[in-house]
Amino acid sequence: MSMSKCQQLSSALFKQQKNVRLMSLWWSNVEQGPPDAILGVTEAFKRDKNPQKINLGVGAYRDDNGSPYVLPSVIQAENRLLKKNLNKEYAPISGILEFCNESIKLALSAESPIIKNGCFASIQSISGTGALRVGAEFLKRYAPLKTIWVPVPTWGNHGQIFKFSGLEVKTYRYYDPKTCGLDFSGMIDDLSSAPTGSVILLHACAHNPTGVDPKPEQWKELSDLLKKKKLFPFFDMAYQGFASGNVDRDAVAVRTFLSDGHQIALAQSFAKNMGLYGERAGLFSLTSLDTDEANRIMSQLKIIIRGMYSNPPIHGARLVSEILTDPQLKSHWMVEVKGMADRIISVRDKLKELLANEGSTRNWQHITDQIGMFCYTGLEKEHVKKLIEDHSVYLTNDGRISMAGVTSKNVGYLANAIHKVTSQ
Ligand code: PLA
Repeated sequence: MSMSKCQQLSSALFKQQKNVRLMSLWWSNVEQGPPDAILGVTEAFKRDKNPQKINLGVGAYRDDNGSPYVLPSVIQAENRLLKKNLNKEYAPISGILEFCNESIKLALSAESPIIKNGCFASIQSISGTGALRVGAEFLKRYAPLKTIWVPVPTWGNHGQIFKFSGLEVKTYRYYDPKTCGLDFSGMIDDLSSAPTGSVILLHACAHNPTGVDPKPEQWKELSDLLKKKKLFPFFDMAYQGFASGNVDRDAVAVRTFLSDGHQIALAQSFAKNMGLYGERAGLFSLTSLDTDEANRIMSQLKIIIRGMYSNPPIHGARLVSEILTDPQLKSHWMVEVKGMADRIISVRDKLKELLANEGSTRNWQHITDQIGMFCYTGLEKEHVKKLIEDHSVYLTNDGRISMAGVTSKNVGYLANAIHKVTSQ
């Protein structure tokens, strides 16, 4: 069939436009990147039309109806802020001072001599990720060795945060798949081989993704080793309160190291324990020898921040300050944290029980042994694929499930789906 005049014209025009497009392309060398290993799961979940779908990818707490949970203490703080009629001026480069002081107290305890003597520099960060990023930038500039050691496995974003900052990333053994527990001797061996001056990334509590933490006496041994070997501890504390339900108990690692005389770096996040995910409220701190050193560190942190994002967002930090400065509101919040941790513990029990009821002969003991937000199930890539494709149960490729997304309503469906894919 011959083309009409009009068709010929539009086809010529199209070719011309295509050429123009091709000629004006600056970024033809940009390749399509892979979806994020964790947040990409949520994107896929959203596209799924199955009404029974479950998102166990990202670690975001849900109530027992599967809905996002705004903590009552946060709602109360929000109402109080509204009444204060505050302005929206910029925060200082280092963030809201009251927020910084209250947050560091939460991690170190109000009685900490480091706080009493002003031996720390803290800056408000863009949640935990921003704290790690600013910290890494500081370490790249001032640490004696530009190498950071991270556990295997670790949170999927650690590697790229540190690499993007220009640090070399090395790994140490952490998890033993045979026991579904801590490979403590492997950890000790690997850390013993780290050169003096290396930075060691430690998950302060509720290790992500394994849910396996060292015991208090093992933290003490690690503290002694790092001291002896002159290694620098960088704590990532994204889940204070989520492991045991108690913010002080979950701070045992950080406090053990400090009472042993270590100087530390610390990244804190209020995303999970206050449910402030999108508010991006976090803190980065370095402890120092004295106030003079703290002031010098602070001046450099401010230079880094000014060149990165100028100053942090104000709303989330105001909410945290409101809660932490009012003893009554703070105690309400602590009860709510415990409530979230307890709900997760109860669905762990339920999932294990229902898998047994399904007739699963696999050992699921680790579901209840592990703590915090995640369960590192031991499911293989094939199982994960089937769970997603056949059952619309979304999880990360490494077999991690966010227990925070499991509810009394969907736990039966989940147990059935897991049993089906593991017994085929
Ligand atoms: N550190 C660890 C160990 C984390 O698990 C997370 C979040 C962060 C830091 C950063 O959190 P923030 O920046 O939101 O404060 N991990 C989540 C979310 C919950 C994510 O991947 O972004 C996770 O699903 O693993």
